Amino acid sequence: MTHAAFIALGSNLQDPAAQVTQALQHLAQISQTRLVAASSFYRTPPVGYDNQPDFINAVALLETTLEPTDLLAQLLAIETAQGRERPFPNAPRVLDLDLLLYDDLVMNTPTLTLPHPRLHQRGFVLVPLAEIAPDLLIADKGSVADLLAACTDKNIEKLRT
Ligand code: PH2
Ligand code: MG
Ligand code: MG
Repeated sequence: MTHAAFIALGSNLQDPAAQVTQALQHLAQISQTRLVAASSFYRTPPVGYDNQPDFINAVALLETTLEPTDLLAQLLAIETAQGRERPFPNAPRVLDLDLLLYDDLVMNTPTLTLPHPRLHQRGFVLVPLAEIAPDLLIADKGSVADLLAACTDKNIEKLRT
């Protein structure tokens, strides 16, 4: 049984576009998993902790037979391999890989909440997600396109590819 998993990629340290490019290559190498689609890259102002560089953000769609917690472990391993450190919440980072959605699964454990709890309000996620899956429905929230229309985040700039 294969599952659809959407992943948010973000970086604002050490050549962010190169970090996101390398992360996509790493995602494609996860066992039992195929990289199906990737959005464009977007330059986005920091949300939550202002005093840090702009981010490069993107979203990828994976097809996988891994269970959600095993996929999450693979994402954390890629972050670590690319040099992720965690000095404080929302700190600047070399690479953040967040599991946004796993089919239409709703779950809430100390280590994993699905859908991602802030996905529906974040322009830096909704803009790239809408590029590859505008009609996708988020449990209890509505379609990605409608969520994006309601989102007020500004200055999200699509990079030329
Ligand atoms: N990630 C955060 C907090 N703020 N802001 C932008 N623009 N992009 C991010 O990826 C991001 C953020 C927490 O993971
Ligand atoms: Mg994050
Ligand atoms: Mg994260």
